[in-house]
Formats: sequence, structure tokens, C-alpha cells
Amino acid sequence: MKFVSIVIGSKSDYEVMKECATTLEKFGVAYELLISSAHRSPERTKTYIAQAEAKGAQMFIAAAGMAAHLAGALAGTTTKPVIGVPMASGELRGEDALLSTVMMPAGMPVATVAIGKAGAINSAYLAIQIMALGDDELRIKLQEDRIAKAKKVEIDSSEIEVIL
Ligand code: RP5
Repeated sequence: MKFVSIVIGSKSDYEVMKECATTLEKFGVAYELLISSAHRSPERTKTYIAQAEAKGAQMFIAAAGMAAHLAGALAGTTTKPVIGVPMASGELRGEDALLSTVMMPAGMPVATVAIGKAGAINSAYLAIQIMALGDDELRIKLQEDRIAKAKKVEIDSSEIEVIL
């Protein structure tokens, strides 16, 4: 079975990363979600990646904060696409995690999205877009979603707009 694997570094990342799971659900994309840490449980992380790949994981979404190495550790272990979500935990509110996640060495990419909730949602959208490359039904759902978003702009504007 094809699915997206979401790995979060701590329970404290869950509140934000629920948004990622909810977005995947909205599009009917199957996912797994678990806590595993590059620092606190490196063996569990490595073992899980192998198990997830064997079960059909198409890509990984990794969310971590502070000195965030989870997405990079995943990228070093799998050749599947890895999407990194920097969490705004810690004193630097995610700027540390953003740089730790995005600044990967050449040949070892992590597709890094925005810090926090927008990133959590966009990680799901990016995963869905990749899945949709081979799935016409999903591609149509994405197109419908874009149309709905454009419509909402028009509706919101019509409620407040002043045009001469
Ligand atoms: C990271 O450290 C986690 O991803 C989390 O964002 C941050 C803080 O973790 P906790 O101390 O809240 O478990 O590894």
C-alpha cells in the first residue's frame, strides 16, 4: 500500500503536525505518524525507516525543532523524497530548526517548508503533489482545491471591497 510517512521528533511537535495529517486526510492520502528522534532514539528512527519503506512509504515528512537533524538523518538513510518541517520550539522560535533542516550538503536534499503551521500544511500539500504525479484522481482534487481557494478570495473580497 502506498502511503506517506510522517515522523515527528517529539510529542511537543504533535499539536502543529496534526495539521499535516488532517490535510492528507482531506485528500484521502494514507499516512503513518509516529514519534522518533534523531538524537534521542536514533536506532528506532533507522529501524522504522526500513520498515516503512518495506510497507510502501513513498516519501517521508520529518518535523523537528531546535538543532533539527531528523529530516537530514532520514535523507541519509532513504532515497525516497524527504520533506522537512522546522518546528518553532526552543528559544530561537524555529530559525535554528529552519537552518538545520534546509542547509543540507549537495546530493542529499531535504525539501524544506516554512516554520510551524504553514509548513506542516505545506508539507502535506507537497507530498500530495508528488503522489498526484501518478494519480489522476488526486491531481483533479488538487485542481479543485485551487479553484476553491481562488473562489474564496473573490468571496472574501466581495464582503469588504471598495472599488471605484
Ligand atoms: C526536537 O526538540 C523536537 O523535534 C522538538 O521540536 C524539540 C523539543 O523537544 P521536547 O524537549 O519538547 O521533547 O528534538
